[in-house]
Amino acid sequence: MHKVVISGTGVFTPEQSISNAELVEAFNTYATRQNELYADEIAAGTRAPVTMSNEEFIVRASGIESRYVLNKSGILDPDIMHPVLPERSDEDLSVMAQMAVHAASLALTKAGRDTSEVDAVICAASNHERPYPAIAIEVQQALGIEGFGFDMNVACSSATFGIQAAADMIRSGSARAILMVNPEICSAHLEWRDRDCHFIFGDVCTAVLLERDDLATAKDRFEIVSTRCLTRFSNNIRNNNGFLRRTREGHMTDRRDMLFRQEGRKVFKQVVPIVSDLILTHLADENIAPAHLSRLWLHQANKGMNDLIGVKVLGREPEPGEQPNILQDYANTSSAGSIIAFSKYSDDLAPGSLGVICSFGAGYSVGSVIVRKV
Ligand code: CO8
Repeated sequence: MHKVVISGTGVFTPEQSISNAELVEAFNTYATRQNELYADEIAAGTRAPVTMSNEEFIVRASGIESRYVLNKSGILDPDIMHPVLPERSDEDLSVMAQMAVHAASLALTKAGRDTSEVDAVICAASNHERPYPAIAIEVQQALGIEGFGFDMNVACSSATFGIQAAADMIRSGSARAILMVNPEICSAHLEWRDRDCHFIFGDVCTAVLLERDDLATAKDRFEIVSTRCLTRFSNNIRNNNGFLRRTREGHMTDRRDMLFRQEGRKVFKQVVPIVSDLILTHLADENIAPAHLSRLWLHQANKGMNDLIGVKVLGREPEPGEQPNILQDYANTSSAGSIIAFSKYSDDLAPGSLGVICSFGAGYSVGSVIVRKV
C-alpha cells in the first residue's frame, strides 16, 4: 500500500460578491412588491404577506456577512431573483468545468506537478449542471489528462468523500495522482425569494491534488493519515428536482421543492452530535488524542455549529486560529467550504502537526480526514 499525500490545493473565487446589505435590500424590495401585488388577498386573509429579511438576523443566526456569486445582477434584480448565466454551446467549456480548470491549475502549480503526471479526475459536488457526459471527463480533456474521470455527489460532504475515494485508489495502486475538484454553483439551486435561506449560499470551486508520497516533490504537503465517511438518511435537507420532473403532472411549474430547502433548526441540532461523535471516534481509533490536534478545518455552514463542534471535539473553547472560519466572506459553499479553510489556513503549520478536515450536510453525510504535515 502506498502512502498518500495532499500536495496542492487551489481555490477559484468568482469576481462578484454580494454583501448582506445588498441582499436584504433586494429581497425587501421584492417582498414589498409582492405584498402590493397581492394586497387584496393579504387583506382578505387568503394569502400570507412576505415578511422582510434583515442583516442583523443573518449575521447573528449564521455568521455570514457576504458571498461570492457567478452572476450578481440577476440575483439582486427583484424581478428575477436568480443568477442569469448565458447558455453555452456544446463545444464551449461548461461553467463547472471552467471553474474546475481554474482551481485545478492553481493546485497543480502549488504541487509542482504537470498534468501528464495525473491519472484521474474526480468532480465531487452538490449538483452537476448536466447528467452526462461527466463534468470530470470534460475537465480531464481540457487539462490534457490521460486515464479516467467520474462525477460524484454527496452534497456538502462531496469533497471529503472524494478525498477518501482518491486516497483509496492511490493507496492500492490504481492511480499515481488524482485531481479532485469541487465546482459549487450553489446560487443556481438556492431559492433567493425565501428569506429563511436566501442568505446561506455562495459560489466557488476548490481543487485538491492527491498523490503518492514517494513521487511527490512539494515541500508543503500533508499525509492522509486516515479517512472516515458516514451517512444517515434524512429529509431535513432536500431538493426534489430531477429527470422524472416532466413525467409528473404539475412538476414543470415554479415549485418550491425543486430548489434547496431545509429544516435549519433540526439540521443544526441533529448534525452537531453526529459530527463531533464521528471525529472523536475516528481520532480514538487512530490513537490520536484531541489535544494533539493543531487545527480543525470544518464545513462552513454556520458559525454557531462550528463553535459547538470545536468545543465538543477539543473539550475546551478553541484558541483563535485553531478552527478557521471563512464563511463570513464566502457563506456556505457546500463541499468546497472545508477545503477553502484548509487551503487558506494550513501553510503555517510545523512538520508533524495533525489536523482534521471535516464536512457535513445533506444526506445526512459526514466525512472526516485526518492529515499530518510532512
Ligand atoms: N431575516 C429575519 N428573520 C428571519 C430570516 C431573515 N432572513 N430568516 C428567518 N427569520 C426568522 C424566522 O422566520 C424565525 O421567526 P419566528 O421565530 O417568528 O418563527 C426566526 O427568524 C428564527 O428562525 P430560525 O429558527 O430558522 O433561525 P435559526 O436561528 O435556526 O437560524 C439557520 C437559521 C441559519 C438556517 C440555522 O438553523 C442553520 O444554519 N442551521 C444549519 C443549517 C445547515 O448546516 N445546513 C446544511 C445545509 S448545506 C448542505 O447540506 C448542502 C446542500 C446542497 C447545496 C445547496 C445549494 C443551494
